[in-house]
Amino acid sequence: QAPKPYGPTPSARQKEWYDREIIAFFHFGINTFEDYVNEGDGKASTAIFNPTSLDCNQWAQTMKLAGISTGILVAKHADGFCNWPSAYTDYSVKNTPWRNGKGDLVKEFTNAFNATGLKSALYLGPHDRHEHLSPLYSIPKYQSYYANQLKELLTNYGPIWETWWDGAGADELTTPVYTEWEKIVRSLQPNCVIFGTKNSYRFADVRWVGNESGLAGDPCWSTIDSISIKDESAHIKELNEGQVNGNAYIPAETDVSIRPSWFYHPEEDKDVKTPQQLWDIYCNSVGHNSVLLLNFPPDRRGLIHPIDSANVVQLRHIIDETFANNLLAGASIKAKNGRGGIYKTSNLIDKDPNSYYATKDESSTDEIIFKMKSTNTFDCLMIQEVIELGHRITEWTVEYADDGKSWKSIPGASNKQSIGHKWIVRFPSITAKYIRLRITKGNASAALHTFGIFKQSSKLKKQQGKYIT
Ligand code: OTN
Repeated sequence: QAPKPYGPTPSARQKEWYDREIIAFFHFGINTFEDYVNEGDGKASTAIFNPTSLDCNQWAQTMKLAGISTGILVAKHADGFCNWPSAYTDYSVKNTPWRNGKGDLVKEFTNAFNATGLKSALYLGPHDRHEHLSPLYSIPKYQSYYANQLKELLTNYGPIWETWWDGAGADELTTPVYTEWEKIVRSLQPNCVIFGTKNSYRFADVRWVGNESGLAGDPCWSTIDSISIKDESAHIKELNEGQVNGNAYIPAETDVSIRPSWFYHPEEDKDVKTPQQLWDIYCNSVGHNSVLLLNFPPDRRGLIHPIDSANVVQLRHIIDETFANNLLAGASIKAKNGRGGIYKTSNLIDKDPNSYYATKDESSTDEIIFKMKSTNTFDCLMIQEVIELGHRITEWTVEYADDGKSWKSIPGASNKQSIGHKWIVRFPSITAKYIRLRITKGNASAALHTFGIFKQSSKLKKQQGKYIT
């Protein structure tokens, strides 16, 4: 008999979102054509917007090579400039020299992503400095202005997989306003994931992680009291770590830019995050039960800069090479509290996303020993829970031994708390024949998809035995 779910569990939308692992963000707009502007005041002339060789196929092909399935385009940032020819404002691509005013970046983006087999998503910033309605965001005029634009974007461009309600500058937007906008999202795009913040907290499928540095917490629970999202500034720690018995399932999305800024600035070409830095970010976001939203700012030509492309493709090679070879494959496995039947221990290492290991209903703890065929050297572990069944394990430790008796702790892998979709721990190299996973506390019987130990990719640079970034 299958284990019963425990506590809040993910919706189908949230499950699809988790499986993306990495999402690309594209900040491109009128700011791109100003010198060092990341939040325009809404006064820049539309005449400056003129990418010389914009090609969304180049963006899509880069993401395909990087194994990133979904892209979120900023359709309108806080400056209010619209990257599509909205019928509701003149402040858009239609009044620019680009494509003689006939261009539609949202169309080019969604066409290119769909044609490449990738998912499209859109950011329509609630904060709009061009419309100059602040501090009157809640008046019907702005409410319907935004609603009309949301309808344009969610009607005319095919399936849209995520929408982003940035909290920056949005404090005056009230929950009743978002209530109307949410109805539009749900009726036009039922599968669209909502990134919700502050007063859109009730509608959030996913939450902000509390920083823009690529760091999800340790622990990082998918559950949180939704009020922590509303009162953001007082609850940065809760956003970062979640809350173990939180009343709602609203996992953290980790947004960070591959460059210091969100928009492109040529002076930052020397500061693009390296493959090693991106690997750290991956391990601290995807490997901390979060999804990574990695920003690429296309340049004034309208292309992703070659350094950014090269580094993210390298990241993909590092991820794939690291996790290709679970050193526990072929190990003999003994568990104390196995449930039996189809929930066998070999499911932990079989790479099948549908099979899993589970303990008996009455056992929220366990001890699982892996005896490898030979001694192996490893410096990374990865573990995955069955998220559809809720957060079950709340404390776990991994140890190693040469003889199966004298257990030593793996640095950084003792008294861990959350697992969820994926948890990764890295440590200095260890050589051993036996591994022991101890589940020491839980809310319910354990249910695990995967457990593995790995050697990090040889593409990572080492200095004095340590990986450098
Ligand atoms: O100045 N800011 O607005 C700011 C600086 C650093 C980090 C975050 C912010 S705003 C923050 O942005 C998040 C996305 O990264 C979410 O939208 C939050 O709701 C918002 O407050």
